[in-house]
Amino acid sequence: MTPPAQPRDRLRVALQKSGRLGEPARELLASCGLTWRESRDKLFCYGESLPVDLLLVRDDDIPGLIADGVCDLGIVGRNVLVEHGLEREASGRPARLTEWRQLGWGACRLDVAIEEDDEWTGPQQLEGLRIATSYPRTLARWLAEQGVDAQPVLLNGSVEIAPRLGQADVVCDLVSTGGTLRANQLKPVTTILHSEAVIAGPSDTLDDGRQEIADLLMRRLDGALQLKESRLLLLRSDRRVLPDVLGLLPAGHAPTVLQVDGRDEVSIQVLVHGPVSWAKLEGLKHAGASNLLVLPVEGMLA
Ligand code: PRT
Ligand code: ZN
Repeated sequence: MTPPAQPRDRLRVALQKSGRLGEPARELLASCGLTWRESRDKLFCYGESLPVDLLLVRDDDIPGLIADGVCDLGIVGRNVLVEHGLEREASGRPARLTEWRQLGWGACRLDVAIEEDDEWTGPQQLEGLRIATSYPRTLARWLAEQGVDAQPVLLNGSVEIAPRLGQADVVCDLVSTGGTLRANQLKPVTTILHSEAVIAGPSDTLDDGRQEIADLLMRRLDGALQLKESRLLLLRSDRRVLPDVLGLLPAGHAPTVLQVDGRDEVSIQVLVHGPVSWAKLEGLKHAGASNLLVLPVEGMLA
């Protein structure tokens, strides 16, 4: 019998050790005010500013580490999380993992790709074919949804050369720019999964002090994610043109309008999500605004 898990009061987060997601994941956590002391082998980082430790591993191991309770959260591509979930389900031990947050970077698509010169008439065309992929379960689920009987061929690397080597007829692989497919005379024809980096965590709440730490981390993270895109727009406006100026403000929070001492003028401040273009500033100026300032936001706590 498995002994009951010891209550833990430190949160353990799994990150990719190297590869595409490792560095941005660490930067994101650092922007939440986390600092660490690295172990000598650089596989473990002890959280100093918060009780949040990092375990640095291969991305493929992250969902399993969370499902097995070794780690509490992880930053991983949705493609890896979905594939792992389907694999666990098929083996009768569902993982009960979910996406706590979508991070908006590490974006890619899991695409079916065929030879450049072939015509694409639809998924039925794949009937009876061998499809090379590192994501056999995700592919099999999609094929079943399409009612297509085809054979996923598992390859852990160099998927795109499989047709040339005679290992498969077509491929199903991750694509971001499409350059790798083009270099192999293949073209993407349909997307079976849109992926990005996500925070993966258990579907249930953590049943000890870790939940409180996780909540704190998520609040900081939400602030950090919003912050990246946020600007503070400051401007002045004559009261007579105020409705026009307000109508032109970019979408964001409700603006704060303050009376300027001794003048028939107001000072406006508004938090904007996304860049503020020159054209937008010029439009505001044309409507009668002045003293326009766009400032980066360094911290935010709603
Ligand atoms: O060593 P470890 O196992 O941890 O790393 P890994 O080699 O398995 O993963 P890594 O670092 O390559 O990718 C980590 C995650 O980044 C993936 O699981 C995806 O969620 C995400 N990601 C985003 C990508 C890509 N874009 C991507 N383009 N992962 C891989 N690719 C590969 C793709 O497989 C293909 O070979 O890049 C090539 C295609 O790129 P384009 O730009 O030519 O289309
Ligand atoms: Zn990997």
